[in-house]
Amino acid sequence: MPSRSGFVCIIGRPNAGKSTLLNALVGEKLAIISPKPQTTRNRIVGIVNLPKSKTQDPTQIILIDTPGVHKPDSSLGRKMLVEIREALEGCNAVLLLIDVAQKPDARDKFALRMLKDSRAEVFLVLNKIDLLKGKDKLLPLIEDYKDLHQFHDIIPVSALKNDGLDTLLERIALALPVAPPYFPKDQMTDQPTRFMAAEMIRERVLIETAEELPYATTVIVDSFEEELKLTRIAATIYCEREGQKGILIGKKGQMLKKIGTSARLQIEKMLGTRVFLELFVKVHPNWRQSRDFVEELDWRRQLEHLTGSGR
Ligand SMILES: Nc1nc2c(ncn2[C@@H]2O[C@H](COP(=O)(O)OP(=O)(O)OP(=O)(O)O)[C@@H](O)[C@H]2O)c(=O)[nH]1
Ligand SMILES: [Mg+2]
Repeated sequence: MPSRSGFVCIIGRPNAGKSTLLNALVGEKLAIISPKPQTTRNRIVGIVNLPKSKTQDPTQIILIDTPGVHKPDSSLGRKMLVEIREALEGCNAVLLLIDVAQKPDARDKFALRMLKDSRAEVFLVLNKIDLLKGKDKLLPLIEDYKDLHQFHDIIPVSALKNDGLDTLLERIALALPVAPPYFPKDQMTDQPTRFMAAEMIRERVLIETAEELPYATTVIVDSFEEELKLTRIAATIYCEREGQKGILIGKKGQMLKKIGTSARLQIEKMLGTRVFLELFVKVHPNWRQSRDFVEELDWRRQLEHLTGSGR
């Protein structure tokens, strides 16, 4: 039986809803989400398998969520841009995701310039249509975007309300080449659970803190021991200044406790075991500007060290 398969990259400005879309299409929480821009810092794979139907062959869509396109001003920002470039390499289709409440700007143009050597079909996906009063508002926006690129297709959706997503999947499937699936049917991502746990802790930090702190924090899982019914995790939240450490810990440790409890509940849900979570807070001055530290945060790199295949 012929089947289709291919890689589909989701790109767009920070906060457009890329990670919300990835999670909604896969039907699982693979990427963390927050109302703050620049939540996603690395590429995240999510795999969707569509069964054979009247109009389509069985299809495996390998989605890649990416960090928001922005002008970087730190090593972290530059690494995020590299993640987008790597995600775009060799992909079959690209979804340029936009928030319909926003007008096109330099970041969209930059995103489209990144695609100039790519042979991928580019879809314009108009997200957050649930916020629109009247679909007639879409037409002028579509005209503005049409001036920037010749899109393969234009599809309005609401990632949050699950609206238009079946149509989107069908159209993507038709744009993919005839190929066998790349991943086993039961695999949803390539991210190790250890890294997803670190992200879940970071998500709680993003949600519980304000101003500069969400951007100045990162999380590394120091140990991850799986027993039959219990997973023991120790993780460190890094920030850049003593004052930030004080906020993260909070009065009598209240803030850290709040972050730990809500992260633990999420991790338990993901792993299906009880979790014993120990959190530490450390200051690493200016870590966002440190190329070495930013590289260390890359889970693919961490995995090399863990399996002993690294340098
Ligand atoms: N109303 C509405 N809100 C949405 C929709 N999709 C996403 N959001 C919200 O938009 C905000 C940003 O969503 P994310 O999925 O984190 O956006 P992102 O593009 O991944 O952002 P970065 O990772 O920072 O680049 C969150 O508050 C989401 O709940 C939608 O269809 N409708
Ligand atoms: Mg994101």
